[in-house]
Amino acid sequence: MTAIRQDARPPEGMRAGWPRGESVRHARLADADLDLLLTIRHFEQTLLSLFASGHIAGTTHTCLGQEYIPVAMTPLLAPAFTFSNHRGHGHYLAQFGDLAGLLAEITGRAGAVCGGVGGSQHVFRDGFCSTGVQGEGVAAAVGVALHMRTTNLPDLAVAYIGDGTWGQGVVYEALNLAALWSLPLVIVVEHNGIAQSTPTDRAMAGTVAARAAAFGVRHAYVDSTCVVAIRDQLAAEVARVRDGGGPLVVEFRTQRLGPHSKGDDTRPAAELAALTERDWYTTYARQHPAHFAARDAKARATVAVIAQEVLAREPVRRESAA
Ligand SMILES: Cc1ncc(C[n+]2csc(CCOP(=O)(O)OP(=O)(O)O)c2C)c(N)n1
Ligand SMILES: [Mg+2]
Repeated sequence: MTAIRQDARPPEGMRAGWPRGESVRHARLADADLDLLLTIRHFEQTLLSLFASGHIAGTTHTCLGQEYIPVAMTPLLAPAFTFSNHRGHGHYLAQFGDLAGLLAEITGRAGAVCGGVGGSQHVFRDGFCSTGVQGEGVAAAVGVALHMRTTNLPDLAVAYIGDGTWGQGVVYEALNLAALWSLPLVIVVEHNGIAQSTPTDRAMAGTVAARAAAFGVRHAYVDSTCVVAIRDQLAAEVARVRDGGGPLVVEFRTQRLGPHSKGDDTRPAAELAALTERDWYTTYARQHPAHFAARDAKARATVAVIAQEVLAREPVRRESAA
């Protein structure tokens, strides 16, 4: 049985708030995993360009720098009902691979996965629901996990939240009930060290680990950006949740490479350069140059073709209320 960490400090050698980055040794990835990582990367970069050129209205939050988390976790967690958040494109694409449907949703074009009503932050599809309301998904995931347990479904309920979302009281109500009822719930924390423009250490007392421990909930730290290493580390932990072992909090020490939404990054250039050095994209390209180069070019081209095709579509038509 894995011990619950009562200790508030990160494990030896881990710098709070950052993934290991440049010291990570990446295993050579399966083509499908690398393609998915790269496709999400180019999808998100394309969104920022489309905003800059006025093709997208409203707002959007990209998962640049964090793509490896849903790519590593989605196969491990399946079958699952996933509750995603405001930074949810990677979560969606890792589950469905549906670039065109999501881009059409965000740009309000025909073929949009939710008819263009949900946009970037509110996407609903079989086994997947995202919300821009911080913490809401965790509460809903507890209800779904209760349903799974009482109907003997093998599925997990999964909620992705950020570090800043630990400021929402509903997270603690959810942890309490999930622990009390020993529910099949995995909370994946994408701890990128920042919430909008507020560094986590200016807003959070104590640690995520200690907060989980207060409810007797298991907690795992992940500081690798290698998809293979992450799955190896977490496979048994996730299997235990599925086997009735109660909820699990998985805390990724990750980094947000892009702005909070678009163009609102106040971090100094030197800090952003350091993030790029630690980025999985940079480190994988250095360690597996041949594998990376060919597939990166292919992913970039695929996203460009889909973007062109989706933007040429008719706008979504909404029925008038009258
Ligand atoms: C209930 C609620 N309060 C405030 C906001 C505005 N808001 C959107 S994202 C965000 C910061 C979230 O930070 P974090 O949980 O660390 O996620 P990250 O953006 O870093 O992925 C805030 C305050 C919101 N969406 N919902
Ligand atoms: Mg954050």
